Amino acid sequence: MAQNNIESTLHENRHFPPSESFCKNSALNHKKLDALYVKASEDYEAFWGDLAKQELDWIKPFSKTLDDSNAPFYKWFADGELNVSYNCLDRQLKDNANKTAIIFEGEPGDIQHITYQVLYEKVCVFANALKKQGIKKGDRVIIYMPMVTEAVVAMQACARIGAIHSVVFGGFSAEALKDRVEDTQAKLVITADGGHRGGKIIPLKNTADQALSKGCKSVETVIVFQRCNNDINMQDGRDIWWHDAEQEQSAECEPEPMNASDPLFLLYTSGSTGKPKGIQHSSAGYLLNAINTMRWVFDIQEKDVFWCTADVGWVTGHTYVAYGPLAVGATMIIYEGVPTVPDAGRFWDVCARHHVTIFYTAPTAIRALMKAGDEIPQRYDLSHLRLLGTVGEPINPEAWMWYHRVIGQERCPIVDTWWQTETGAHMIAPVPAVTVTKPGSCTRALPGIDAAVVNEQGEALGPNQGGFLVIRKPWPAMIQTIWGDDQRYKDTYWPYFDGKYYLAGDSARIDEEGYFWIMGRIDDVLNVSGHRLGTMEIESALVAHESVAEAAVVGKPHEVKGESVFAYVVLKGERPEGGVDEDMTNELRAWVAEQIGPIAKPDEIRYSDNLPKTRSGKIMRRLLRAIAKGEEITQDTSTLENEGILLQLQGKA
Ligand code: 6R9
Repeated sequence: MAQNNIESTLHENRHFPPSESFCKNSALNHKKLDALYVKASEDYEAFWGDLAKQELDWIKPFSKTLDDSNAPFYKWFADGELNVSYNCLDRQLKDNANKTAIIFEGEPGDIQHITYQVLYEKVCVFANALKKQGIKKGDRVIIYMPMVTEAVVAMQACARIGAIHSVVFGGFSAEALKDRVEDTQAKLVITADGGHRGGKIIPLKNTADQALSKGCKSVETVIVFQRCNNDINMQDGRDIWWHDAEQEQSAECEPEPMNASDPLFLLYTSGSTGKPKGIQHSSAGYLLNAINTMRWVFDIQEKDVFWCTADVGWVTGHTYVAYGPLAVGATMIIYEGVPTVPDAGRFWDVCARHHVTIFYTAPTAIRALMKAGDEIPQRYDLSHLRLLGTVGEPINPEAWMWYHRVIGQERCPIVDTWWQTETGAHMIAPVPAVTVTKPGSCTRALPGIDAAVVNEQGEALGPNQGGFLVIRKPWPAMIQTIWGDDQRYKDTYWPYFDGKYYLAGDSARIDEEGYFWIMGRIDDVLNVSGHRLGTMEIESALVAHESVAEAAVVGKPHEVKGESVFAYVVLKGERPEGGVDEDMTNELRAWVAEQIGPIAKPDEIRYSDNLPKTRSGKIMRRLLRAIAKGEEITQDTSTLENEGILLQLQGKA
């Protein structure tokens, strides 16, 4: 992926200034943006401190903006107190109680409009229900839900009472769910009987039962939301229906005063080694950057209908579904299902019917919908759209141009937003009324974000030199630590440059106009359909199968998914003839889906007698990547124990 992108983006020279129609109504302009940059560079702390006073409602004001006495464990607004749910809901009631907060559309077509008043009441009732089940400030709660309003209600209810939520994507397997329950030591799991996805019912409760049967001793209660009416088991003394848990609960629940740096949530993401890491986010700093990026990057305004298509199981669904839009009092869409049910027009149909003005999705979805042809979007009235966004992976210029031309009708700016689970909110992204965009570039760092591309010594590199993408100053929504593993936090994100720069794990270059171009990951992390997967994670899953002796996983460029999963496997028994064995491949694919989730299934598996290793025993991944792509092998392979294995790896023997 990275390689492909570098090639296509190196020659990308088109410039797209924002359209006049957009600029006329935008809240930010050149002058205001310049003033933000100037202030951020003149007095960094005052810049963030003033924003935090302006944008957040505090129970107790903070006296110090940034505490860096224990770097890299930075503390923002440290002695301040607030409640995130109050900032998302209560404060909207004064002027916006009857404004629609959420327009929900289920995959089968059921629609609900939920006002701020009603959402507030739902959150309060459910927060009281959680308390009744014994959940207190600091307790961990796992949320394993379909993409329905109640997923957001559950998150907000946790925030309201100070419980730390950890949402697990509904596509993850029992095994993955179990790992997260155990790592968080959660007391309570919130799930649903099922969710509608791709015309099927995803049996979430059954999967949760499987996960809990494997251990998970910490879990005392499971709350089950009824969505699909599919058959499930309810375990006496442990499981309770959502609607029963809510019985007799009041629609008022005093928000718990939280310290600015009390954790709001944990979200697990793949790293290059070991198990997924529980990324820990703060309350105040996280919410501040969610809010200011809603304004700067999405230009959010009173009348907008905002739609971020991400599932709440990913960080994008946290910041730009569960928190950001509510904290600025916006109206947003929540859509339950996939973009292709009943056909590839579903997204555009939703945009047209609900008058969506701001639409935010992933390049992989754009590429998939682009393949369905221009006629499909052309059937729908997309004239309400005024701004488009992308996130999750580099967007190839062809997909960018299609998005611009067919969906945005050359009127809507595109904001290509670079950020990560760890950064909490947008870091490098256009400000749509100001930035001249270039297809494939996420453009410039936002005010207050000190992004740079550096070499191993931490020196900033010249134009177009590829290097490490780093952030040289702390920012409010930054990761606080890895849950339960401070050392791993330090080792992963602050390993070089005297621990002073945050290492993003991406490589990038900055062009002569100061624009950032993301080139790919520097570690063994794959980006499949905008989702991060560790090669190690998939390899461990493979070798856990009784027939597998060894496995190596690499990414292979893929037209729609960005990268696909390519696995080399050494079996314990004989190598199958010609290196292919469809039955074994199907079995291993199903096995990986069970261990991690369907997104991690290898697209291709090739069997060999051995894996290519260096003298020190390291798998030569670069070689395996080249072979997966079908490239000529230019590397020195003389250290291979058995050169014959090259032919096997290439599928030629
Ligand atoms: C928000 C999110 C983070 C990784 C990141 C990078 C890639 C995200 C991107 C992008 C190029 C963009 N990435 N946005 N690459 N252009 N606009 O996706 O978080 O799941 O943690 O992934 O995704 O490689 O390091 P997360």
